[in-house]
Amino acid sequence: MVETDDGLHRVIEILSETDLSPYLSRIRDDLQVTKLSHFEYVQTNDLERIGLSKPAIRRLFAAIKRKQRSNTKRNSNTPLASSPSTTTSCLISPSSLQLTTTLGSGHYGIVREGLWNDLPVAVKILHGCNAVSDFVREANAMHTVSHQYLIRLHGIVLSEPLMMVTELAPLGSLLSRLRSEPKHFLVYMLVEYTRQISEGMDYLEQRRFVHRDLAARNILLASYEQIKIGDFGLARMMDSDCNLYKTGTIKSQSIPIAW
Ligand code: ACK
Repeated sequence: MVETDDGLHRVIEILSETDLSPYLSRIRDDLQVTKLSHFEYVQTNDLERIGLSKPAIRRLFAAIKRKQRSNTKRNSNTPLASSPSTTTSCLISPSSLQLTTTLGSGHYGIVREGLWNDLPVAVKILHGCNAVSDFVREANAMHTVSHQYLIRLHGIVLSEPLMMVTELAPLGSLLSRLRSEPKHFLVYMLVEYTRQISEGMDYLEQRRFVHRDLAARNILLASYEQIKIGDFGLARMMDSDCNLYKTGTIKSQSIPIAW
């Protein structure tokens, strides 16, 4: 189980940020690095041995330092630091996962239904390397939150392609259901969904998250009585000290919002 904010997902994130994702398996398997803190014991020649050039190594170490500094700052500043018990996601072994039907496709790959040790799950499968950082950002956002009206992240699978295993909402998205069975949804049900969505968003706001992509296609139905907010691909954490949040579209720029 990944109980702290320094799991393998941080290593994946840093490799993606420094364009070194192809070295993930060698860093993990040959050097046995499964946490950022493990890099403290890694020497330049270890990285050279697995094929990294000197500039790539410098880039990697600089990014690790930056990340460790910002983690320390964030851990001492944000409400998340005081609630580590909310981090419940874990690394999932590919052999414990059985994939079945395809549910549809999202912005970085397809979503399939599956079983994880007999538990029904939805599995987002990343195709290509382009969206690795979005994928990791989504997993990071999801693994720090836990609420009855939010889709829960069970964990990630470090295979190629990368997979994200989440709670399955058996009825799919609200948008698809509204289109396929419009008569099934009475006004009182829609009002109740609105209440649940507000509760979920209120929870996110308390944890200083901005979802940024709330839409009927991202509201999933666990049942006709219960919604789950999903698709945290665009979610961003607000700065701890002011009303700014970081945007992923323009790197390292903060956009002010009236909160
Ligand atoms: O509209 P849908 O039936 O609901 O088709 C889309 C598709 O995958 C691509 O996003 C469905 N989907 C996404 N996440 C989940 C989930 N956790 N449980 C069930 N269906 C999901 C979504």
